[in-house]
Amino acid sequence: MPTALTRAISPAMPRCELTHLDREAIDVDLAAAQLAAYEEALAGLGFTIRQLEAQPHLPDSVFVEDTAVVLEEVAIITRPGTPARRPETISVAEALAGVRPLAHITAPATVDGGDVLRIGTRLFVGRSGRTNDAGLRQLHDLVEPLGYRVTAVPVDGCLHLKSGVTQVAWNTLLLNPRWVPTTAFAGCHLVEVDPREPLGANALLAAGSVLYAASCPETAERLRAEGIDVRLLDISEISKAEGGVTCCSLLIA
Ligand code: CIR
Repeated sequence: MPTALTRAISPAMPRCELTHLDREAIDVDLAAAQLAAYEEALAGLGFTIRQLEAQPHLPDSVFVEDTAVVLEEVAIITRPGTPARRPETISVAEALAGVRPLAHITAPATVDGGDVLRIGTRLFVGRSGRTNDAGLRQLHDLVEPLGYRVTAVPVDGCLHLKSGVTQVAWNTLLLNPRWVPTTAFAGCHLVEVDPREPLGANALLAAGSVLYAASCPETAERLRAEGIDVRLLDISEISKAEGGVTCCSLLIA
C-alpha cells in the first residue's frame, strides 16, 4: 500500500518563511483542519498516512516535501536553501531510514524538494532561490548512476519549480508560463493556468487523481476538460505560508 508521509502543523507556523507574499495572520487550528482534510483525501485514494509529530520550533515543518526526494531506489535527504529549515530534515531522515537507503545533499549544496519534479526517469530541477548549482550537481551525481536524467530549469517569480509546474496526468503538466519556461518541457502535453490564477500550477497527482486548491476554480475547470479527476481542497492557511498541495506530503509508492 502506498504511504503518504506528512507532519502535524507547528504552532509556530505563523512565523513561517515568506519570499513573495506579505505576511497574513495564519489560523493554526484551521490549518490543522485543512491538513486533516488533505490527509483524508489521500487516504481516500488508497494511501496510508504516516504523520510525523509536530515540531513546535520549526514553523515550516508541515512542508515535508522540501526535506527529501524519494525515489524507488533511494531517499535523498535535502539540505534546504533556508538555514532555518535545515533541522526539519533530521526527523524525516529517521522516518525514511527504514523505508529506503538514504543519501544526503551536503554543504555547500542546497536543494529544496519543491524544486524537484519527477516525470518517470527524468528529474526536472528548478534553479531557484532555494536550490543552487552545487545542489543540482550533487543530485545529478546521485541519480544518474540509477538511470535518471537531471534537467535544470530556470525559475523566475515564484518560490519553487513546483510552484510553477506540476504533473497532472501521464505526460501532462500544469504550468504557469510566466514563472517557468514551456520550452523546458518539450514533448509533454502542457495545460496552462488561467492567467487570473497564477498560484494554480501546484497540483498533487496521487493514484491517478489530482488534489487541487479550491481557490483556483478556473484552472480546475481546465483540468476537468482534460478528463482529469480533480479533488478540490481548501488550503487557505497553507497558501498564506507559500505552501501548496504538493508541499504537505512525501508520497512513497
Ligand atoms: C518556505 O518558504 O520554505 C515555506 N514558507 C513554504 C514552503 C513551501 N514548500 C513547497 O512549495 N514545496
